[in-house]
Amino acid sequence: MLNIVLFGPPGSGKGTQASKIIEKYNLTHISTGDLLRQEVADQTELGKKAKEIMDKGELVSDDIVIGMIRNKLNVNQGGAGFIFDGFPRTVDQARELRKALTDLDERVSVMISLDVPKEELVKRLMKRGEETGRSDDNMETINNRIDVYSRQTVPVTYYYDKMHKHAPVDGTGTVDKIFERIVEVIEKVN
Ligand code: B4P
Repeated sequence: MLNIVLFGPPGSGKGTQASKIIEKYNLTHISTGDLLRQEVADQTELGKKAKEIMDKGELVSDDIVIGMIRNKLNVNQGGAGFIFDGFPRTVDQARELRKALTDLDERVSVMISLDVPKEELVKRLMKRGEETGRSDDNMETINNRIDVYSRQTVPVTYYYDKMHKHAPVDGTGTVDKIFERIVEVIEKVN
């Protein structure tokens, strides 16, 4: 199986590129952001707790996120592989992902991180906020999300560096150009 971790700061294009990767490689998409937003839309107890945290730009607790991932892995076995979009976001989540995949006799093939400068991230997310009204795409929350990323999420890159699985990709330019760079990386491990 081809199991890809798609990594990067908020607004780096993870969701955008994930849909192109899925189309080409027929992978099962697991986006913790989408799963959490679905819980919010369904107004579940989990969704109510998550909304408060997401609107501040903080990370939802590891326990909740890991539980959601295990459920998704269990009901989607037997495909071409998985793309993890926006997960893992902490080193503990990365360790838990490793355990969950090992239980299925699987492993992460590559972790692709999208590099985008902060000014560009803010520009993209402010634009999305204006277009879609997404409640965490406002200046205050965007700045906090980027701070949280630097403090809590960047260490995940060192975890995959140690395993020689981290492939940084330039996340600036057109969506198609970035996708070409990603495909080049995937072809090397596929
Ligand atoms: P996510 O849903 O993962 O949101 P995100 O980081 O903003 O990335 P997203 O995929 O939506 O945006 P993209 O970069 O594609 O997380 C939201 C919140 O959920 C987190 O803050 C956290 O609270 C919680 N959460 C999620 N996962 C969690 C976890 N594992 N643990 C704990 N908490 C978790 O795109 C952004 C914009 O850029 C789009 O409008 C797009 O059209 C545009 N864009 C993309 N590529 C472009 C390009 N090349 N040029 C110009 N614009 C581009």
